Amino acid sequence: MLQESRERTDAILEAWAARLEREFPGRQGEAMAYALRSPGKRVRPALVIAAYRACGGRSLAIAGIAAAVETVHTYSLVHDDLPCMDDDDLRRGRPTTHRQFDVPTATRVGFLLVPIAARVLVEASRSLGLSDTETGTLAAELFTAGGIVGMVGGQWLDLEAEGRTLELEELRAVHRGKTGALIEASCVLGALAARAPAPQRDAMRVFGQEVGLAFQVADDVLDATGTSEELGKTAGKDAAVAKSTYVQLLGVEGARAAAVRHADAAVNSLERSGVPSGTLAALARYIVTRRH
Ligand code: GRG
Repeated sequence: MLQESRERTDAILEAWAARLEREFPGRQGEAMAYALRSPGKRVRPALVIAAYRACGGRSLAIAGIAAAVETVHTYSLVHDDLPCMDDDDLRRGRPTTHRQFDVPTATRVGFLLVPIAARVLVEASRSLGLSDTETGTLAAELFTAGGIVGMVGGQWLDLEAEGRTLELEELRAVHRGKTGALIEASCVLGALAARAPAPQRDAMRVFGQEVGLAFQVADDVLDATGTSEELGKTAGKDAAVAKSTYVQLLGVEGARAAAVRHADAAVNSLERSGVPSGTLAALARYIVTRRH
């Protein structure tokens, strides 16, 4: 499933990368294309596509919605790696965008990709045959998740928390925003694109919320236990900057157990509402057992 959705999403991201190189000739277009072509795991696209199919969707054009989510994720990573944030040199096994180009170029890439994500979404929504109203609902879901009540807000809280130890509930709020919101939106977008009825959409939202927490807790564990080579990014950064994480609060085994509890709660939400859970359950399991 991961491989199939990766290939379908990558084909769309590649088409957009080539288009942006034509639209923005020179260094800026090259840098945007560099970011879009960077080889991530494509977990969020896999969730969009699996949620869509679980809700009865059949069109291959769903990969365009997956590509829109991945574009949001990509620009967040470009900014997250900047010297004024995490200050990292390595991402997905390659130099970060500001190391490959320079800080002003990478800063512009982050902002320029925001409206590109909207364009990717609108084109995909039209290919799926969704109405303008439905497209608006999808856009509101994605960009609310990417904004102050979601990803940007979570990143903000995370930056503000530097240098102090958070309580578990405060840490959960950071995780919910920074990482969870976009993962939740991935699942809800799949359901919306399939025109799922409200009870299925609600179950998918709970699935996404739980899997989003599971994902970030597993990320905390990997940061503490993996190598930079395995992760394709600098390992051990959380401890190096004394960041509050699940591992710091619960230990490695406690954090692993918390990730599994969230993944189980995610799958239970689907089973309770009768949404076919096979592929999504496999993705939830992958999220808490992955090695990078
Ligand atoms: C540019 C408007 C604008 C906002 C950016 C910097 C920022 C706001 C948000 C950062 C959010 C962030 C980096 C959250 C961490 C998410 C996370 C766990 C990333 C790793 O995801 P994986 O493992 O990575 O899916 P790959 O590389 O596989 O895609």
